Amino acid sequence: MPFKINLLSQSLHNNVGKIVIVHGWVHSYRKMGGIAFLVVRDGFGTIQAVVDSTPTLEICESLTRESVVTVTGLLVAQKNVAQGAEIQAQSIECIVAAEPPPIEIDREKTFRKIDLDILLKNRAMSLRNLNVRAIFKIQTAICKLFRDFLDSQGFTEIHSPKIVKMGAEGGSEVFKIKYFDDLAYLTQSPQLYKQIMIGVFEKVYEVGHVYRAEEHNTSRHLNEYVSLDAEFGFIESEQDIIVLHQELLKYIFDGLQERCKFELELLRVELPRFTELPQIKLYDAISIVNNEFNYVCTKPGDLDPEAERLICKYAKKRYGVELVYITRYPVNKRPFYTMPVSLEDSQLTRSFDVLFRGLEITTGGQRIHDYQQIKNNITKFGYSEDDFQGYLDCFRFGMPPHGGFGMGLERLTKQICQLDNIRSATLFPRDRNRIVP
Ligand code: AMO
Repeated sequence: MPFKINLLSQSLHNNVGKIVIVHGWVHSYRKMGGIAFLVVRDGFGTIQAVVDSTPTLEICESLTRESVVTVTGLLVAQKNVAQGAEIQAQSIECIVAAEPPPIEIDREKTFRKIDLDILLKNRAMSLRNLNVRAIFKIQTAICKLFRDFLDSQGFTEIHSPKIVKMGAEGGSEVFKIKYFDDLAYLTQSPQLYKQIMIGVFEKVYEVGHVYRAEEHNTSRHLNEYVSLDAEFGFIESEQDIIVLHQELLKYIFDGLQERCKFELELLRVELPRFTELPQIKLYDAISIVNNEFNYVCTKPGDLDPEAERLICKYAKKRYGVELVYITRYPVNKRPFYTMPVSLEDSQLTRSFDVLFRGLEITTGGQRIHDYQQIKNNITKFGYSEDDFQGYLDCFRFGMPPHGGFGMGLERLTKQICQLDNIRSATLFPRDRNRIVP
C-alpha cells in the first residue's frame, strides 16, 4: 500500500525507500534532455519528482502550472535538493487542469519585482508564493502563541461584538452602518467590552477584527485589521502591564524561533533577543530625537513616523534592541478612559506605546476605574453619558484598578518579517481603494 505524505511533515525522511503518494499543485516544471523535473507544492512544502519514462513524461509535458496532481513513486534520498529527498515518479495523474496563472510565483527573483498592487489584485495566486505563504504561517503562529501565553497566565478568551452603538477610541474614524432602522458602527476596538469583562473574568483577551475609517493611505494603516487585545485587573500601575507585554513578546519571539524556523530562514529575518526592554518618557524621546538626530517632530508634542524610526535607531545603539516603550503620553493625546499619572500630575497619563523597528505595534495603559472619575471624563471629552450606560454599569458595580493593551497583528507581522508595506502582511487588505478580492 503506497504511503500518503505531506511534504514538510516528519514522514518525508522516515519514508525514504518507500513508494509514496503526493497530492499537490504543479509548482514548476523543467526538462533536460529526456528527463523532466516536476516540483509539486502542497500546503506544507515542495518536493521534486524526477520523470524519465513515457507515458509519464508525456503527461508531465501537458501539465500547466498550478494544475492539481497526484504523483506516485519511490522516495529516494537526494543530497542536492533542499528537502533531502525526491520522488522517482512512476505515475502522474492530473486531477484538475489549471488555466495559465496571471503571475509566475515560483521564481523568487522575478516575483520580487512584481508590483504590490498586481500581487494584491491576483491574491489567490500571489498567496501561493512560498515566501508570501511563509509570512502568513508566521502570522498564524503569532496568534497561537498570543493565546497560549495568555491562557498560561490565567486569561479567558472573549468574543465581543463588532457591531456597536458606542465608539471606543474617539475621533471620527468610525464606519457607520445601517442597522435596520437604526444607526450603528463597526467597532474600532474591543476596548469598552474588554473592560466590562474584567468584572466577570478578571483577566481577558481577544483576537478579533476591528475597523478604522481613517482616510490614511499609508504603508502602516489598514481600514480593517486584527487586534490582539488583553486586559486585566488588580494592577498597581501601568508597569504591571508593561511587564506582561514584555514577557508576551519574549514568548512570541522564542516560540516563532522554534515553530517557524523554516519560514524565518526562508524570509532571512532575525528576531530580537532581550532580557528587559527600555522605557523612555514621551517628552524625553522628543528631546532625544532632537538632540541626537537634529530632527524636529512635525507633530508638536508627539512622535511622527520619522521620529519613531529614529527613536528605535537610538534604542538599538544605546540598548542593543529595536524595541522600546514610550511612556507618559499627555491626556489630550489619549482616549477618555486613560488613567492620569496622579491627581497632582493630571496632564500626563499612565499609558504607553511600543515601537518595534521604527513602527508603533502596541498601545496600552492603566484605565480609570473610579465611577465618578470616568463619568466626569466622558462629559469632559464631549460625549453623552447616555451612550455609555452599559459601559458605566461595570464601574457602578465595582471595578478594580486595571489596564491592558492592544497590538496590531498585521503591524507586528510586518515588523517581524521586515516588510515595506502592511498590506504584504494582510491576506486580503482593506484600504482606502481596496475591498476586493
Ligand atoms: P490604538 O488605537 O493605538 O489603541 O490601536 C492599537 C494598535 O493597533 C494597531 N493599529 C492599526 N493597525 C493597522 N491599521 C490601522 N489603521 C491601525 N490603527 C491601530 C497599532 C496600534 O498600536 N484600545 C486601544 C488599545 C489599548 O489601550 O488597549 C487601541 O485600540 O499596532
